[in-house]
Amino acid sequence: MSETRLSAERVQDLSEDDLHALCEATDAAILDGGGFGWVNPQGLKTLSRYFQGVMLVPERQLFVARHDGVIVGSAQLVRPPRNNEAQAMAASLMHFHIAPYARRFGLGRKLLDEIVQCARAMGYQLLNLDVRETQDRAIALFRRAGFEHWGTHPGYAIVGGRLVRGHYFVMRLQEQSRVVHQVSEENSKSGAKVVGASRGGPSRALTLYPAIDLKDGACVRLRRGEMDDATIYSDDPGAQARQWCAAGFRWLHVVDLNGAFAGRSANVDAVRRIVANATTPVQLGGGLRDMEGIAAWLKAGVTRVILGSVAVKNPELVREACRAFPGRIVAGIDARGGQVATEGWAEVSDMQATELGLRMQDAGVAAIIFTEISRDGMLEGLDLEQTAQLARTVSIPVIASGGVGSLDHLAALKRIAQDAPGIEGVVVGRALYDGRISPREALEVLA
Ligand code: AMZ
Repeated sequence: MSETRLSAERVQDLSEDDLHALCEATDAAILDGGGFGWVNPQGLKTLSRYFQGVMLVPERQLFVARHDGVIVGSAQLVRPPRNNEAQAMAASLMHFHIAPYARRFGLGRKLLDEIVQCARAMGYQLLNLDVRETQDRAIALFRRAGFEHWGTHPGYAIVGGRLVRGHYFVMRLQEQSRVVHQVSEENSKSGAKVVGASRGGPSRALTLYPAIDLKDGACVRLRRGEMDDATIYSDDPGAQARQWCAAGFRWLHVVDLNGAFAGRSANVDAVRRIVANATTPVQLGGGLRDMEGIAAWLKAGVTRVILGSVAVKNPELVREACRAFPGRIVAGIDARGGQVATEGWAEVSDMQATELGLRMQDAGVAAIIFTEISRDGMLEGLDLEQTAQLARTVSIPVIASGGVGSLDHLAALKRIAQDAPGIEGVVVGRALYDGRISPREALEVLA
């Protein structure tokens, strides 16, 4: 028996054949009475126009399931309106279906896993979906995959003149969810649970991103971003990567400094050695100014790329990269007194950090790394006020950077993160290299 090829992926372009197969699978699912939520089959013309429209809407990402390369099902990951933080944390899964003729291969699970992974990478905390009660196979699949049922709509849809109920499901996506359960005293008496934000509740772990900044192939730290004020810490970036991974950190933050000044990757070998030696994901910034460079590094094993100068100068490229690599593009916003700097921080624009933050969120970046340049490498503490202000303005995670010199500085960030839950982590450089902060203690303070 020949082996069937089963796959699921996010699509951004549909060939004519793809579009045709997608419409066919959709109509078959509608006829079968489920998945798509539409009652009558629509035909090729209407559905083609519909899916072509979907591809143009940045809030919607289309995922397809293929059987021997042919599309046999699809679903959409929908970004919510960002009116408030709670909404911004939850994405929705819609129009999930596999055509009846392709249902016995486990493709539904494959498609679902792909979407869950993408939603997780994009930083969402929750994935919501609703489904008609008649969709028992889908309901069983959602339950098996870890979705929890939390509510029922008594008159969700009318199918064949009959009122059917709808079920609401949710999946928590992050290990260290920013949502915590709090049982207030009054409610605990009645047995009811109140789900609230972390304010006043148990604190949330922050991620520590140890920095490896590369200049002329070596690991260095600068002061305030000045290239001629560099301290060299190691000439073996691979060994440095191993050291930080062994210390228990869960990410590496890598900056190609020559690249940031030159506008193209410069420390290519050093970055490759870091990627080869790291047992954690790596995020890389510095000199990434076009799709080719971004795609090449993501293919070469970098998990996320950081875009700084192009965030200001070519936001369209950021948008395009976010569509091509959801969850894998991060904006680096580096500011001097609130105003954003570019080109290795040699140029200052008249753009405000919060303004750029909102634009980058709209472009679809997974997170923002915010650096106050005047503090970077100075060991005198982070700019907590600006960081918190940015984290309260946007609804995507914000990583603080620039100025950590002691455990107290980390503890202060942890405290402020209670009231600005968007703060997700912190980049630490010089203080780790100088031994002012031990990795173990730093991780304890942030845990
Ligand atoms: O220290 C510097 N002079 C410096 C630095 N650390 N200049 C740029 N960067 C980092 C940014 C960001 O991570 O913090 O390089 C990245 C941005 O590079 P680019 O090439 O996209 O502007």
